Amino acid sequence: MPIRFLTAGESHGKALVCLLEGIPANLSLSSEDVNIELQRRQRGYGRGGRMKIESDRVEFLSGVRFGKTIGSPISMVIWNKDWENWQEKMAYEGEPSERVVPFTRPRPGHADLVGGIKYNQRDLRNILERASARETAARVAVGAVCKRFLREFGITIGSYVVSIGNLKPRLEERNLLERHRLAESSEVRFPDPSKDEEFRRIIDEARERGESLGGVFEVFAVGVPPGLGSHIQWDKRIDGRIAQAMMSIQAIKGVEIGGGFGLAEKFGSEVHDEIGRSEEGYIRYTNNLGGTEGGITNGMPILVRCAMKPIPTLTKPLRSVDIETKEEVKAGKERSDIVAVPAASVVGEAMLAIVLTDAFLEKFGGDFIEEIKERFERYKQYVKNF
Ligand code: EPS
Repeated sequence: MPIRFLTAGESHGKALVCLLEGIPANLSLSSEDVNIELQRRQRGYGRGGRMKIESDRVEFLSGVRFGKTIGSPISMVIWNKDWENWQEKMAYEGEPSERVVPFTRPRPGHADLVGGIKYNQRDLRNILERASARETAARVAVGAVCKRFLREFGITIGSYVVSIGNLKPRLEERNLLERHRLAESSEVRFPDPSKDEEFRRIIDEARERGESLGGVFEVFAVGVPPGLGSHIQWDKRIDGRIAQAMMSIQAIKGVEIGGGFGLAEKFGSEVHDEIGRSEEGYIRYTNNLGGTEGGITNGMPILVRCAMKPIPTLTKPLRSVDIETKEEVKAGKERSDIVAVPAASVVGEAMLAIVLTDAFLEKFGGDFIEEIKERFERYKQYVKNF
């Protein structure tokens, strides 16, 4: 695994930090490359009050000098503006004052109760702070660096939302990059901004009813060469690695690659992507398998679909039990989003970028960009003539 990364930070702590190791030297990288992605993650109709407080920006602490990577671990920090309002409740030292009220009414669907049991925490804030999807800002920072790396090799990653709640407008026949481009100007990242009003309506209705919503999004990568990942061992298979990465995003409950579950009800002749040849080498006439065969990329776009469950914090809460009194109560409320599917699609892009960067470096190796480019060009010729 050439790429290793860790994130740290509580939602209302001082900051989110991340440490990324394995990015080769001499990659041009600016804080703007990362900030653009952080801002994309903050958008989306239906986000809560927190996104009005934060304007996420990255600060490099290591690994970059004069706008280029130097091969050493890249560490990045994203300061939480909201920390100012939480210093007393989230103090790093001392004893809690009487104003610090423990969170004891776990929300069904959040990590509150199971995390409390697992770590023996009676103030469930000690769990929910880290379980919060705020952590995904750090992943997006890591993903932004990986996207920057992949761009050097002509690989582009994008995403768009397919549905929110039960609203699933028809997707126009468009190529993936075009869908992504249109999604960028939609308030919910649906690849047709003329549908925004319908989406706003169901989100507003959910808000009025004290509800939350989930949805489905698709993430893709185009320009991926054949040969990333491997059929030889379970943990080298690229589709398995992508599924794990996507499933690790907070609230994701389903992942499909290519036609996914839909393929199960078809005949083999309807599913498998027939092979042809062009001047550039082998081609496929269709992409039902979402760009992977036998756990290896096949040169077609990688296409991943993820299902996100509704956010567990409800203003009209569900039944729960207070862990101190053991009595039936309504679950605790926290400020939250009504829907975060558009943001999750940007997080999905980051996770796909991380997995592909890892698999790319595994295949081409190298400690600096120039040598990797040389190997990559040679490989492209080899594939063309195969
Ligand atoms: C999030 C910030 C959080 C939540 C959300 C994600 O802000 P706060 O808790 O201060 O309102 O809005 O967290 C969750 C969805 C969750 O499950 O906890 C962010 O920056 O994305």
